[in-house]
Amino acid sequence: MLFIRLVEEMIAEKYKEQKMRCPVHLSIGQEAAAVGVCNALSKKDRIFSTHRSHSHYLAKNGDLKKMLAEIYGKLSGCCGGRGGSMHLFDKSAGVTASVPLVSSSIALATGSALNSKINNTKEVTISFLGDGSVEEGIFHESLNFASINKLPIIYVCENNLYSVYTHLNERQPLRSFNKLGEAHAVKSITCDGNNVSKVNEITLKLLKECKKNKGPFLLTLNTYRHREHCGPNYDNNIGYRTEKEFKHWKKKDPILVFKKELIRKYKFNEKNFDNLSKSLTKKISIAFKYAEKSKLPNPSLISKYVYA
Ligand SMILES: Cc1ncc(C[n+]2csc(CCOP(=O)(O)OP(=O)(O)O)c2C)c(N)n1
Ligand SMILES: [Mg+2]
Repeated sequence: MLFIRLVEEMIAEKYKEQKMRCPVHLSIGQEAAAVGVCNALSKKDRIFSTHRSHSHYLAKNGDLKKMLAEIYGKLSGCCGGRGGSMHLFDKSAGVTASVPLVSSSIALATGSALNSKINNTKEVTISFLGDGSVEEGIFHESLNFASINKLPIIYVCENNLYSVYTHLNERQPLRSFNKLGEAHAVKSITCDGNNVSKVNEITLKLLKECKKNKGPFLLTLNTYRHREHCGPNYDNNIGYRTEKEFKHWKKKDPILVFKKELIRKYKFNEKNFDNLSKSLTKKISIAFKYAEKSKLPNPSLISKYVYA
């Protein structure tokens, strides 16, 4: 979680240099969801992500250098510099795709789970989605399909309360996420998404069930993004959320919560934390240098991968 936090804080810091020219949706504040889930997975399990994809990609051990080079639009990026922050993939790590069209990766993930079912492999697919995703038809069609075919998939809804600037209460005042899942006979669980240990524990249980042909599941993780919807800044001044709400969630910062747990249960202290931050920052700085120094794609490649 700290690794992801430091990577994204460095993206936020360097964004003003205007060398990264794609939009960035930071997961700062939501790291426990990505890490709690991905830490339970094996290399062969596949994940699918959204526009807010950095945390998922890194939690599943996607290559940091390729991710940063992609955000800088470089040829050495995971999509050759064509996709940017919202199109991350690292097939060897099981990061199959991230897609910025809200909800569209849910169907791709469902197809991936169907593949496991047909070929009787034991891999499980994770479909990360935001709370805004449940408002697209594709969410319901996918859950219905997964339910009737008993697919080995966990739909992980990161409920950060907002779709851009609109609070959940204005969008879904009448139904809980669990009820939405249960309407498709998908077993649905809600968990504190800022407690990485709890997220991990519950994911491990659901994975076991999926492997016993008892999937699919909808796992809703309650969490909060600290920064603006898109970009490196804070936007509490524009009025769609209150300072009080923000402070409430800052106290529940997943890294703080886990640090306290480590100090309470193990021989961990602030010094260990600082040392860890320092060594991770070193590694991250090297990856940034690599991305910045990498070559831009040659314009002659513009029509490669374009089919018409
Ligand atoms: C089909 C589609 N409609 C609208 C958008 C614009 N858009 C990008 S992110 C977003 C909000 C998504 O909210 P949520 O799913 O809760 O994810 P979060 O940003 O909170 O992580 C919207 C409406 C889009 N990318 N795709
Ligand atoms: Mg949201």
